[in-house]
Amino acid sequence: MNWQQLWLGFLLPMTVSGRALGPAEKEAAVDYLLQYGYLQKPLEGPDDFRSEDITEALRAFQEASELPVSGQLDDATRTRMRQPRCGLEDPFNQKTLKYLLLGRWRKKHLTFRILNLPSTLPLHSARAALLQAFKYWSSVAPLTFQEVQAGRADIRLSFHGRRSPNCSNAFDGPGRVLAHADIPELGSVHFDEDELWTEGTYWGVNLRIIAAHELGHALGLGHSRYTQALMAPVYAGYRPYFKLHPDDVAGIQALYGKKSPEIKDEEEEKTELPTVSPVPTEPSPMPDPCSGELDAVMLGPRGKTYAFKGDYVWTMTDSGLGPLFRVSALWEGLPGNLDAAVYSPRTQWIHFFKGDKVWRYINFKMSPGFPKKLNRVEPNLDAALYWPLNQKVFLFKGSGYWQWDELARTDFSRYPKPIKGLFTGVPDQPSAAMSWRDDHVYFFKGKEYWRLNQQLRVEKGYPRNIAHNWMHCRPAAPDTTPSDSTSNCAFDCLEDNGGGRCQSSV
Ligand SMILES: [Ca+2]
Ligand SMILES: [Ca+2]
Ligand SMILES: [Zn+2]
Ligand SMILES: [Zn+2]
Repeated sequence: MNWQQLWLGFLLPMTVSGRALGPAEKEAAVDYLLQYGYLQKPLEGPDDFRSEDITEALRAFQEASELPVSGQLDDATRTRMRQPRCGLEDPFNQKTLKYLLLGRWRKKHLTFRILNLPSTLPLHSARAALLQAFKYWSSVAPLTFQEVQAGRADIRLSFHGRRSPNCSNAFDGPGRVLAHADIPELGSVHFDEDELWTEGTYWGVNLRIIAAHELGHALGLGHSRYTQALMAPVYAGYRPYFKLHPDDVAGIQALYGKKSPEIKDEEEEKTELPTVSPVPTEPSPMPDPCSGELDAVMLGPRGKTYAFKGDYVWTMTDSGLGPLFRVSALWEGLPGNLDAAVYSPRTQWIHFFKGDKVWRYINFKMSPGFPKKLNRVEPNLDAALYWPLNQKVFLFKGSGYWQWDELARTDFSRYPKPIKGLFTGVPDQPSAAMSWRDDHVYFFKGKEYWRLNQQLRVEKGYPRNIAHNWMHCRPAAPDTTPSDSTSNCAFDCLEDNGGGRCQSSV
C-alpha cells in the first residue's frame, strides 16, 4: 500500500459540512503539505504517512495560516491551499515565530541583472516595479544594488514558464505558485511567466510586491508567520500603500544591520526612480474593482464576502481585497458574467443565476443535476439575497421580486411583487444585493450602494460610493460623501473569525 492509499484509508470518514471529500482533494492536500515542508517523507521504513502525521501537518499549516486549528482538511484550509503563493517552503522559525534567516551575502554592495520582463506590462512599468522592489530593502538596511546590463550579476531576475533550461523547478501555469528564489549566495529570482503581472491595480498579481518578497529570499530571509508581513508565504493581494512589516525590517536588519542616515541620502539620490505607472486602461476583460460596478455580491460560507464582475471574483476583507480569481477557478463549471449569486446559511446552498439557468454549489462543489433551467421565475435576474429574518431567498428583476422557500414548493403565482412594496427607497433593477454580517440588507447599483434598516427602509445618508467604502479605493480628490468617522472601512470583521467580532460600520 502506498502512502496515498493509506491516507485515503485512514481519513475517508472525514467529512466537511456533512459531505465526504473526494480522493483527489485529499491527494492535493497531501501534495501541498509535502511541497511546502509541513510533511516529510520518512527517510526509512515504509513509504507512507501515518494519519497522526497528516493531522499534525494540517495543524501546523492551520496555525501558520491563522486558521482554526482543527487538524482536519476543512473548507477554510482547502481554500487557503488554493491561494496563490510563493514556491518556497515554509520551515517557520519555531522558536520565535517571527522572521527566519536562511543565509546572508558576505558583502553589502550587490549587482543585479534583469534578464527578461513579463509581456503583461509595459516595459518601463515592469522595470520600475522591479527597481522599487530593491528599494524597499535598501531603504531599511545598508545594502546597495547596482544594475548591470551584461555579464555576471549577483542577483538575476527572470521570468520562465512550465519549462526552463535554467531552472529545475518548473512553474505550474496561472495561479498557485507565483515565483521562487534561491537563498544567498546563489542569487536566482524567478517569476512564473504565466501569471498576469500587473502594477497599480487590483487586477492580476502585483509584480512589485512579489518581487520584493522574492528578493527577501535572495537576501537571506525565509517565510514569516506574520500573515501581514511581506515575507508571509501566501500572496495577500495588491495593497496600494504597501510597506514592509516590522518583522520584515527586523529580519533584514538582523542580517545586514541598520541603515545609517548618510548612506540613506546618498543611495536615495542614486536610485531615483520613475513613478510607477498603472497598467494602461485599454479595454480588457479584467474588471477594475475600483470602477465599483458589480455583477453580483454574496456573503458566502464562513462570512466571506465575494464580489463578482465579468469572468472574475474576489473577496473583500477588512484589510482590502483578496486576489482576483477566475470564477471558474473557484467554482468549477460556473460561467462568468453572472446575473446574481446568493448563499443560504439555512441550506448551505449557493445559487448562481445567469440567463435562464441556475447552478447550485455546496462550498466549491456543484450539486448533481445542475445547472438547471430556471422555469418558474423569469430569466435574466438582476440580483438575489438571503434574508435571515424569514430564511427566504429573494430574487430581483426590474421593479419586481420573488420570495422563494428553498425547502418547500413555493407558489409563485402571486409574484413578482413590486420591490418598493417591501424594500423602501431601493432603486429598480439593482445590480446586486445581499444581507451582510452586520445584519443589514444592502443593494448595489452602478457605482453606488444602499443600506437598509431592520424595517427594510433605506437609511439616511445613502446611496454611498461602492469603490470607496467596499473596495478601499481612494478617490483622487477628497471624498465629499457625507460620512462618519468609521465609514472608510466596511470591514471591521477579521476573516474566518466566525463573525463574532463584527461591528457595523458602513
Ligand atoms: Ca503559477
Ligand atoms: Ca446582477
Ligand atoms: Zn517566499
Ligand atoms: Zn525557476
